[in-house]
Amino acid sequence: MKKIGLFLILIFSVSVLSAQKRTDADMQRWRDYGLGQFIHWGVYAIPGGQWNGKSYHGAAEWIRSWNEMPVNEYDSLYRQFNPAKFDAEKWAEMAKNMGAKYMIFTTKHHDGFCMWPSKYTAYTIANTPYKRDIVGPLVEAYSAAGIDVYLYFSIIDWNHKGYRSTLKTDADRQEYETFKQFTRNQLLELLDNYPKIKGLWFDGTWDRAWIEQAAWADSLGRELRAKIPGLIIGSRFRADLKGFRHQDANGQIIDDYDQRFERNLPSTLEETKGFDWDCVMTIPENQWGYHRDWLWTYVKTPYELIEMAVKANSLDGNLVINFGPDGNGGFRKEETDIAKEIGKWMSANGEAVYAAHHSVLEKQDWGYSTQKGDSIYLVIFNKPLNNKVRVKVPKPATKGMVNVIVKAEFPVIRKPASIEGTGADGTFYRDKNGFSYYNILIPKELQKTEMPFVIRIRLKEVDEKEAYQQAKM
Ligand code: FHN
Repeated sequence: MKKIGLFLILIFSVSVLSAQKRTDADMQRWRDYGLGQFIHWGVYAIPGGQWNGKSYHGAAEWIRSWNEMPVNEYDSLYRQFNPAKFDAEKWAEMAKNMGAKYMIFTTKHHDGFCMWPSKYTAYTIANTPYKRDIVGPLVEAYSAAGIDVYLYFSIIDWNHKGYRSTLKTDADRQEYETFKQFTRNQLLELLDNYPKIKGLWFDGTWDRAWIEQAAWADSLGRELRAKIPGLIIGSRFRADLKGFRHQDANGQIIDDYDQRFERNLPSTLEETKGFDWDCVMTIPENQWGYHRDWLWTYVKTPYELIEMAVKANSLDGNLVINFGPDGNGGFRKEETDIAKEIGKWMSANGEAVYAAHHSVLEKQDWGYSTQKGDSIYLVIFNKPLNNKVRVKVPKPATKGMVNVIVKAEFPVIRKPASIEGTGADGTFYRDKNGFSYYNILIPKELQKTEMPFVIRIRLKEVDEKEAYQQAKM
């Protein structure tokens, strides 16, 4: 067979191609994570979505803003915060076993409570019965486990007296200046205290008051980046000078990657505009912090979360699954079970996820495909009733050539795949538009499986005439 070489067609649209991306090693590492863990933990874990016997079905970490929860009672909760079960190494081990390559931890949520002993406010872990830093041990334990750490930081801070959501008067503006200095101090403090972190994950930046600080936030961003070279910051930190968020007035992503996809995955590569992106996903519907009661909410299954992770990577993004430890520092059983199941699947099939990105195949009914070098991974979520996975391969870039599958195997069960009607490499069926189709037979071992499985294929371009002759053999 005349080898024309590996085919590589980039089917990016013009708009996708125009995205400007960081090309350094830190960003490449971020791109290859595939799967992450988010942790929402703070004093809101004590009420766990309930107050005075009443269950609140809004997000548990927002309970302070619930009418029935008196603000002064919420603001005193820290006096009880003493998470005896907190064990940073155990948390890191659980994340590692799930297959997470990065972790995002809430240093401060909208309530303003700091999980590190900040010297700029008394509302911190240092003044709880627990007294000790939480952030430091997490950074150390996760980094030691090979998991990169990112710090979540909410710009909204209901505890700081200078915080405003809008600035209506001169007095507001004056007060807000104190809040800006406080915010800057805390961010620099976090980077000084925890230089091992790889990035910052901002939230609560939709307020008009913050959007108006675009120029100041831009210079703060530069200051932060100068402290930790390679620092990664998503599109939720600052607006541009015209007030645009995520994408600036020129249509470019603000900072390093797109943070628009919260609890919602894009459907196509075009929707991502070619930007780097992550999707942060809750296990129940919209609960990030610990909620005592999950009976009223839909709880996603490991299968669904795995599907989201594969889909995210097939569209060049990362999936980050959120966990909400309780007030003692333990995880609910549903979460540990889910993490275990996902980990089991990832340890066998992770090759199709880690550092695997959008493939040259179009989206097909059996599931999603990813690609790493010349390997294309077909991740089968919808097993055909006839146990034949029909794979459509694209037309090659070169005229007079045809794409053929030269290798197809089931990596987990270590079996080569049989392709219907062939026996010889390069046999194909083509439609009138020149696309080739293959039927890959699902072996007995996988016909009854209830979890997704992976087929690894390699394509080559061959001379069209040659390929026809092979088909006659
Ligand atoms: O209001 C928060 C919410 O509590 C949670 O922290 C999520 C995580 O991305 N962010 C905000 C909503 O966008």
